[in-house]
Amino acid sequence: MNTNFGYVALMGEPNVGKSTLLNRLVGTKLAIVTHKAQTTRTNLIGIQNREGTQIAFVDTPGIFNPKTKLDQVMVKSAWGSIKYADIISLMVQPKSGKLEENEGIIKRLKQLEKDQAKIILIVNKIDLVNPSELLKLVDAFSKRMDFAKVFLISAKKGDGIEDLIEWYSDNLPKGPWLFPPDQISSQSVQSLACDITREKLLLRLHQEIPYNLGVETDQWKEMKNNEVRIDQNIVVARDGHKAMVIGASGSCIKQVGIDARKDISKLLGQKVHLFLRVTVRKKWMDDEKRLREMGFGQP
Ligand SMILES: Nc1nc2c(ncn2[C@@H]2O[C@H](COP(=O)(O)OP(=O)(O)OP(=O)(O)O)[C@@H](O)[C@H]2O)c(=O)[nH]1
Ligand SMILES: [Mg+2]
Repeated sequence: MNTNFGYVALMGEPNVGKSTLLNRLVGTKLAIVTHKAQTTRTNLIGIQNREGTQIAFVDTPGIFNPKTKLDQVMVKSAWGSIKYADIISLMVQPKSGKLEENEGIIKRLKQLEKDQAKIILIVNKIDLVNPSELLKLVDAFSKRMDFAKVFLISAKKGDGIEDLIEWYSDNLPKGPWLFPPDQISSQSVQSLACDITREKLLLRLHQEIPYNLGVETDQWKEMKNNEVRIDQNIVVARDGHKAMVIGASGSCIKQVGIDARKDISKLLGQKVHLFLRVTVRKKWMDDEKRLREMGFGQP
């Protein structure tokens, strides 16, 4: 057999650049990216095929101390990826990426069986700091854990990415590809489209609202002429938040709709008619039944 296949998990604290790296590795914008922490809520697989190797990259939610049931589901989802990952990439960032903050993650990774997965360290955002700071950081982490390899990259600028992909390819098991060659993600287009709308909302809204926002599909209807009508429901936890999402004379939701439609249309390669509404569901982030209905795993 001349093919290789494996899962590569991208893990770490919120905001270190996991989703930016996934998009860079796959070469398409699959995962949503914002400057806010806790942007990614579920694991998202992006698939890359190169010569004989197929790599299934798993972008995961950032690991943090959960408060709500939704937080718990997110963190559980991230940890779920280590069960099947052939390579685990612990991602850190120089500015806030202190060893102490990653201590919990490292402790858990150290409990894995030696041959369960290769674990590497990826220091991202190297464009933001000078090399001496990087060396100190790598030194501190390397003393704490025996990483199979350390990479210094900038997911945003593209530095170090080729070397990283080459190492992944060289270190995956031999075996048949699990996904058809034309598949680029495990996620449904419906769920990717909901994420796109959430990204546009996160980029526009401030304060605590982002953590209380959910987006779900009401209706997805293929029309004539390769066009699609999509109705989405934006879920918020408070009446005041509904007003903010709508904005003065509907200005916010209108712009979100325009921005989201463009990206969804690009993703699908189809003309999209997008309709958004807003619903208040008090404390939905702590409602297990609701979370399940909205597509989140069992808390
Ligand atoms: N300067 C710089 N910024 C980066 C780099 N990679 C990511 N970012 C920025 O860091 C922020 C967070 O990026 P994400 O990719 O959403 O981070 P994440 O780890 O997926 O975050 P969560 O989903 O919240 O866990 C965004 O504003 C990115 O543009 C990088 O290499 N350099
Ligand atoms: Mg993310």
